[in-house]
Amino acid sequence: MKRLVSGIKPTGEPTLGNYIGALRQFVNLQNELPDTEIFVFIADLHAITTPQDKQKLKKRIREIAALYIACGLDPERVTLFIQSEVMEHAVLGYIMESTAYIGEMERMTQYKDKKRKQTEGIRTSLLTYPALMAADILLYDATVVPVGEDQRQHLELTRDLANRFNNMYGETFVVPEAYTPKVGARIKSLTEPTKKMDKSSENPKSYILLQDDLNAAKNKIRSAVTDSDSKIKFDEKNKPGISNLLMIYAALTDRSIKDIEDQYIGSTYQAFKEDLANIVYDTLKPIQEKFNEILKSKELDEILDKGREKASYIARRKMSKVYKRIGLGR
Ligand code: ATP
Ligand code: LTN
Repeated sequence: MKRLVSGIKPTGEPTLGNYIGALRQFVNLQNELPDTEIFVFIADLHAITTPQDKQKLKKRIREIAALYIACGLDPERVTLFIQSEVMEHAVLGYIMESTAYIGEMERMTQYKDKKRKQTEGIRTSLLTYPALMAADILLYDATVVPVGEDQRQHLELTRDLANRFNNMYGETFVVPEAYTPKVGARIKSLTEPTKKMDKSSENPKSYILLQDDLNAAKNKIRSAVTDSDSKIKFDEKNKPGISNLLMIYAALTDRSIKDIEDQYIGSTYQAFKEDLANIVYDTLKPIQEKFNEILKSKELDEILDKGREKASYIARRKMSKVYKRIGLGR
């Protein structure tokens, strides 16, 4: 049985980057891979690698759950659960820490970036985080893991850990493949298009939140930074701004960049941006409507309860195999 596993952290409000790099992929793959079982979770244990406000964290966990469904995941088809409600994640996370080397953890780009931004109180789990991420994936024998470009390195480490464990203790884990979208694996900031679009940026004009007011979202596209030349041409090195917008356009319409370039030959940035603003509007509107509906419904708790039961069952069986392999317990 093939399995897809992925998660999103309930830190900050999800952006259009999260949608294109991750959420939209989950939905596309759900439809394209009918024989693959799908497990998606809210990575709340990962959220506490940096300080979180208790009330906000609680609220965001529910919101991410609602958002998964609002974006089109079918609760009948998908096992949707909260990471911390399945204890085995933390236990296998520890075992992965006991499989990984400190040097491997210290080499992770995300760790180095986040450490740089924080001056004091850097938590140990910020360093060991990729071991927990490996556990999230290996616990379910995932074959495919859809993620944005920034997570590829963690996926490589997960593969190394799976192989190392298998070599040490005998075949136990499936070695997963990362899946990054062809277009949109790294959506850039609208104001500084060489940097990643990031919800933790200080400038709200740099990102579009899935929950943004729809007209504000349109204005952010209209005011996105572009170069002074006026050709609508994909060239990430010399024209990062327009290239980023082309990428967003292509990802949201499932069209090729070439096809879009051809459509806008001889057109202006202004006309192109106006069309893209409308595409963003049309993408966000139904998501926001469905999100508000689901968040209020009782259905959400039922889905999360069912998800926890199914995930726990698989996770428990896997852990008993892992214990046996290592020689833990009686
Ligand atoms: P943080 O800034 O708190 O680390 P994050 O957005 O990187 O947050 P998640 O919310 O867990 O972390 O990300 C969920 C998914 O969205 C991941 O697969 C990640 O690779 C993807 N993603 C995040 N930002 C972008 C982006 N700008 N473009 C494409 N994909 C992205
Ligand atoms: N590390 C990811 C979130 C994440 C994840 C996972 C993604 C945690 N566990 C397992 C895929 C599979 C991030 O920071 N975006």
